[in-house]
Amino acid sequence: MDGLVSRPTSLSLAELQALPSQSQITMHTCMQGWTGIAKWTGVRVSDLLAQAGQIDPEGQWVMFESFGKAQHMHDGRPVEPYYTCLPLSLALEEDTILTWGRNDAPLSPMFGAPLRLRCESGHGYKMVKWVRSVTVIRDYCEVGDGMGGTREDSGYQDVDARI
Ligand SMILES: Nc1nc2c(c(=O)[nH]1)N[C@H]1C(S)=C(S)[C@@H](COP(=O)(O)O)O[C@H]1N2
Ligand SMILES: [Mo]
Repeated sequence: MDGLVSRPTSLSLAELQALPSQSQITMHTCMQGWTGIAKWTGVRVSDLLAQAGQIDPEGQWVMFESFGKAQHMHDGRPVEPYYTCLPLSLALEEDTILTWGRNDAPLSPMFGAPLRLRCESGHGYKMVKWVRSVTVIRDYCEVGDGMGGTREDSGYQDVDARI
């Protein structure tokens, strides 16, 4: 965790799993037209951010970056790491969690291990798999191509992914 926080912090998966956890059974909605229901277990992003001290009042967005690359860039550039940005208010919602468990089993690599974001009032493309970092930023227009995430930068999807 980094960015506009008073105490930038790295946590191992074991340290993260020692924090209070919660489970939620929710429907995933992909803009391509499919849905799926699963039980997700993990730590609230709000609890995680608390480990990084105080959030600067200027920090209004949270960027999640992946170890995984985008499948392709819309303009033919070499592929970059997949990322998304959430407004701070959405990142702090009680069902916005970084998960390590799915359906009462350890999260598998295909579904995003070691860590996968769930923000339940958003569409599938916001749920970054293989999360590497969480960064508090001023505004999404300062990162990537400035549209709020890998899929938004492509022009196909919107920064406000509320279902
Ligand atoms: N790192 C990364 N995360 C990602 C994506 C991706 O391409 N790369 N695709 C997103 C989209 S569009 C969807 S619908 C879901 C699919 O999640 P699933 O593979 O667990 O079904 O992952 C999201 N997270
Ligand atoms: Mo999707």
